[in-house]
Amino acid sequence: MGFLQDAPQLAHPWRGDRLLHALLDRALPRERRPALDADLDALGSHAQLAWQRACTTTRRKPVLTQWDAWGRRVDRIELTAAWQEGSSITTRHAVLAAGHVENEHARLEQFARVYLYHVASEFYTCPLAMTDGAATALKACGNQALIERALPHFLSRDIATFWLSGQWMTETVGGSDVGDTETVARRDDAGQWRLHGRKWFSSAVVGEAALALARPEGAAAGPAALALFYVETMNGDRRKPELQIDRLKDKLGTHELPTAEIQLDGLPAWPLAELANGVRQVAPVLNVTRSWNAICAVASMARAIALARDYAARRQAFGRPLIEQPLHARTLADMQAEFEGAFALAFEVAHLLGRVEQNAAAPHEAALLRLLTPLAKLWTGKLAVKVCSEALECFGGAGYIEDTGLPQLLRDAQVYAIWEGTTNVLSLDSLRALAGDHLDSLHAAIDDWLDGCDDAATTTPIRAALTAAAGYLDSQGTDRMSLEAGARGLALTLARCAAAALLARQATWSVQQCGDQRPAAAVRRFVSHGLDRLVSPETADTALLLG
Ligand code: MFK
Repeated sequence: MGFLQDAPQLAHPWRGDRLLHALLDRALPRERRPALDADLDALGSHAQLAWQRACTTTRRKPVLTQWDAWGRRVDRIELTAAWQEGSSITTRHAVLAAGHVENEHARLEQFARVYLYHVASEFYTCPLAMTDGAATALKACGNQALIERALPHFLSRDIATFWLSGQWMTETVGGSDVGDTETVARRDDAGQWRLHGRKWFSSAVVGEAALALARPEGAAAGPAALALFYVETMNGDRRKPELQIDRLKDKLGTHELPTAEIQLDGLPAWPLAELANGVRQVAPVLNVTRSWNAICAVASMARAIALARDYAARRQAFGRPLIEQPLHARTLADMQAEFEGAFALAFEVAHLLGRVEQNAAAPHEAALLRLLTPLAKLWTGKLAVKVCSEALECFGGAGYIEDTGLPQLLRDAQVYAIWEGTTNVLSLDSLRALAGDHLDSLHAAIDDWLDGCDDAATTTPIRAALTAAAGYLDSQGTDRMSLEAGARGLALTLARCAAAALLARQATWSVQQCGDQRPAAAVRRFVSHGLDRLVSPETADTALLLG
């Protein structure tokens, strides 16, 4: 046999992660580290083993069995190994519960865990995110009976009592626009609310509970009349008969995640609060899951780059390792700089979320969080596809071959830009978040993050792009169509400005505290890729091009 190429090896995702170490060293009090680091080390070891397992076993998909041999409807789903061990890893390492500890750093500590667990979890993080969102929405709605009923399960650190929650919004009639929801909530003779309808993308159908949007019978049309309900799915170890699984979706990626089409035929339900304004009540779920989305997108990028870098040191071409080929090295460095910006923004959202939830934030930071959440979700979601695609190319033809485990990274990455609000829906949400003086909050934060950075080559482009974005917003005035047409360019510009300023903050700290010049190189490279992504509206040309 001739030459055989070594496969890429995954270094320990925690011990070898310079960025996560530096972030936690800068942002966390020392006394919080021992407990956190123990979990991070264990989750890193788990991720390394899971990668080895994924490379040496046949990939499986969940299997739905609707009927047993005797004709009984069972709707049983067989899950992959990673999913079967999901609740045990989650509870043992507090992947969810850590975020709800009463401490301003709780969310940062939680999302450090999520970051290390995500890829190994095979998207078990999806229902975890929704469970986290449901816990957050329940706390916000103040319904004491439901809080006492569900929260001890959602936040449990004991596998025996842990429950997953779904989030059932999407229907055939509406994904982004839930206002036409057809599911109806009816009261039975005993006064119990029951849901009747069909939910079209149920990502956590294996969970024990869910939050569902439905229209109370007789209520008006439109989104404001929708109510938000809490449901439970199981009678002991059997699924409730009023909940049936029609089929599992056949998707481009996230194959291990059993996404289902379901029917609700009188499923008992309890309203979270008033019987209207369900979209407002579900907003905490959206914002929490969008934060998870950003962290998980960054985790996918980290994995793709780690493998591509390792391979570049192993693979020889034209007489030397790829890493010594100038164009290949440059390509990897460009990916690294973009990834570091995305990492900085996603984790700032995580930290801010904790500070705002624990009332430890500065006055402008609640508005800042509201704005940065959609920005982080939409930008990291798009970037993950780009980075994973580029990473596959770093392997040449091998990156296109299924049993290298690499194509899955790209297929999975595509989901980040779609679910929990597409790039355009999130761009429009950022316009919602910019109402009032929320851009001022970003200005104030960027001033703060750039404090101590005396490199004009960094600060000048950031301030220029931010000024251009503010000018663009002003210039649109009240022309809503034009404002919406340019919303994506505006959102990407603001996201990149925030990321660059956050990178600058980390770079200043790293040089001062440990003489590490690498974060400064990341800012320079990131800024050199450009910050301004504003586009002129040109609505007339848009109409012509589509004519
Ligand atoms: C591994 C990572 C895991 C991630 C989890 C993945 C799970 C995947 C499963 C799914 O994808 S589930 C489907 C997710 N679906 C969406 O995300 C829906 C996307 N569409 C939107 O977000 C639309 O913008 C929206 C449905 C919210 C539009 O609905 P409306 O009713 O037309 O919105 P409207 O009237 O502007 O807002 C209603 C209220 O909600 C307003 O408050 P008020 O009543 O007080 O005025 C808004 O301000 C508020 N609101 C809307 N979005 C908000 C928000 N408040 C805070 N934050 C937000 N993001």
